[in-house]
This record gives sequence, structure tokens and C-alpha cells, in this order.
Amino acid sequence: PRIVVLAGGVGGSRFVLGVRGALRARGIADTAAALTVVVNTGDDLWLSGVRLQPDVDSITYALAGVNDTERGWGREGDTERVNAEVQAWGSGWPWFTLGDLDLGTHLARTGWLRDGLTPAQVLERMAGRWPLGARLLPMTDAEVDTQVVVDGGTTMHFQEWWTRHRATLAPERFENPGMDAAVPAPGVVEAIAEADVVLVAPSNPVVSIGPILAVPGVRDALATTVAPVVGVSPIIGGRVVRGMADVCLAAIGVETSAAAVARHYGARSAGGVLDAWLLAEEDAAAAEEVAGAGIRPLVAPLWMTDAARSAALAEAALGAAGV
Ligand code: GDP
Ligand code: FO1
Ligand code: CA
Repeated sequence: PRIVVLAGGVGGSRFVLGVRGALRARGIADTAAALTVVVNTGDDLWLSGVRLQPDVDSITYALAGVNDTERGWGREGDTERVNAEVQAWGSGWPWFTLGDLDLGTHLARTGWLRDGLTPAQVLERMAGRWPLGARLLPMTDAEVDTQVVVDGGTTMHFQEWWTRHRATLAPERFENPGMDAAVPAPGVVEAIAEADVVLVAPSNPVVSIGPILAVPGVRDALATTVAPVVGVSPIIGGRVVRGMADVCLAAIGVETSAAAVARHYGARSAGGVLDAWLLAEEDAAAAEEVAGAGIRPLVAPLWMTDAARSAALAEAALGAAGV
């Protein structure tokens, strides 16, 4: 089957690992030919002269098996010698750490960008280092970093709001300057059009999936593909599993519940993006509400606590689409 996954960082990478695992369990050796991941680049930023792509790197490192699984970002066993020196110069942010190995990625990426490669070309080159078992596409080649407007009108980069302030400043809204002029990266629209199924990973609906859907052309591609679009709830038992997605949801007026997130994405039959929605057993009571919104509800175990559970979840999502 040809599978497209829309994904952010931590939730996205666990789910993508699950899809790759499910394909392998089916005996598919060349999973890269079957699996395309459209990755959020709304978290990206320039810092100390290098381009950071947190969600892209989380997925790349996770598929390569070199990620720090505790923190959910960066490289396993990384050190911080260079970071200490950069900060001693007063460069960067004192509350934001760039690991030594991670910096190698940012330097290589920035060098290729300066050589004139597009972000999609850079990612293709970077992905070639490891047998990732998936094709990774940035959602767009445009720089559409997320800005957060907080109470009082102050605007800051999403990373400052998320990492420095831990989402404690009430957000008024999220903005992606330049988004109106952005286009999907090469291959994104084609992959969606030619897919047998599109999966929306259990990622942050506002700042991970939101920016992907906001790239002009992506919603149209989802509306017109013959592939079913199946989403997986990032909310289990009315709670975000990890992180501060609840604060993001509140800012856009969406309750932290599996049903509310499904209604926020909307039914494809009513101008939204979903045909089906996987809910946790803990949220089974919300199935009726999801069905009422025109989205087919399916109850499944949604905890991605290990590779086997993640693969079982991915298999359930594929099964929901009949692929
Ligand atoms: P980020 O970019 O690193 O913030 O990660 P994502 O946006 O891809 O995913 C963050 C979301 O993943 C969180 O809001 C969690 O609700 C969700 N998540 C994390 N672990 C799990 C899990 O085991 N199961 C489900 N269903 N969602 C999860
Ligand atoms: N998150 C932190 O909480 N503290 C950090 O110092 C930090 C550094 C960092 C460096 C590179 C990178 O790709 C990600 C990094 N993250 C860090 C994670 C990141 O800020 C966010 O969790 C995501 O952007 C949200 O998806
Ligand atoms: Ca993210």
C-alpha cells in the first residue's frame, strides 16, 4: 500500500515507527517505497546562525534509531561542550540546548541551504545517511516559523513560548508569517493524491498538524484524494499524553477531548479532513459524538509505549482504511 502520514515530532515519530513496524510485520521489505511522511516545519528556527528543524530531526533520528527517547528530542548520548561555548559567547538562548551531535546536523543542513539546496533537497540528502525505511518530505520549502501572540500582544517565537516559558503564558493566537505565500514541498500533493491511505498522526493538532494543514494546497489535496483519511487521537482519557497541547487547544477554543479534536479536524464530507478517527478505549463514550460529526469512530488501544503497541496502533489505522 501507499501510505502518507502527516506528522509532528514526538507523537509523530512514535507513530511513524509504528507504521514502519506494521509494514515490516506484513513482510514488506522496502517500506520506504510504501511510506511517505509529510513533516511539520512550523517549529523551525534560526539560532546562532544554524537552521533547526525540531520535528524533522525527531523523526529522522527516531527512524535511524539514534534519538534520545527520554527527552523526545535530540541525539542519544549527546554532550554539550559546544553549546557551553556558544552560550559563553552570549549567542543562542541560555534556556535552549544544542547538543554536539545535534549541532553536526544543523551545520550540515545550514551548509547545504547556503549552497542553494532547498529544504526538501537537504532532507533527502540527510535521510540518505541511514536506511530510514520511509521517505520524508517537509510540508513546505518556505520558512513559515510559528509565532505566538501572548496576552498583552507580545509576540515570540514558538520555541521561546514552548521551551522557555513551558506554555505558561496564555496564548492569544499562533501565527505562521509567510504561510499565505507558501506552497507544499515537491511531492507532497502528489503523494497525497496517489496514496491508498492518509494517516493523521497523534501529533499536536494546533502546532504540529495545524501548520501542515495551513500550507495552501494541502487541504485541497486531502479533499480530493481517493484515499481515505484516518486520524489518530493525541488525546487519551481527556488528557494530552505528554507535553502542553492542551494549552494550544484552549487558545483556538477547542476542548481537550478526543471528540473535540475530531470535530476540529472535521469530516471530509463536510469540508474537513477526516473520514475516520481512532479513539482510545478510555474515550469510547465519545464515539457517538464523533459519528454525529460525520466521522467514523473506531476504538483501539492508543498508547504507543513500545514498538509492538505502536505497530498494532498503526495496523488498526490501516485496517480502518481497508488497506
Ligand atoms: P512534538 O512536535 O514533539 O510536540 O510532538 P507531536 O506534535 O508529534 O506530538 C505531541 C502529541 O503526541 C502530544 O500532544 C501527545 O498527546 C501525543 N502523544 C504522545 N505519546 C502518545 C501516545 O502514546 N499515544 C497517543 N495517542 N498520543 C501520544
Ligand atoms: N526542548 C527543550 O525543552 N529544551 C531544549 O533545550 C531543546 C533544545 C532543542 C534543540 C534542537 C531541537 O531540534 C529540539 C530541541 N528541543 C528542546 C525540543 C523542541 O523545542 C520542542 O519540543 C519541539 O519543537 C516541539 O515539537
Ligand atoms: Ca512539533
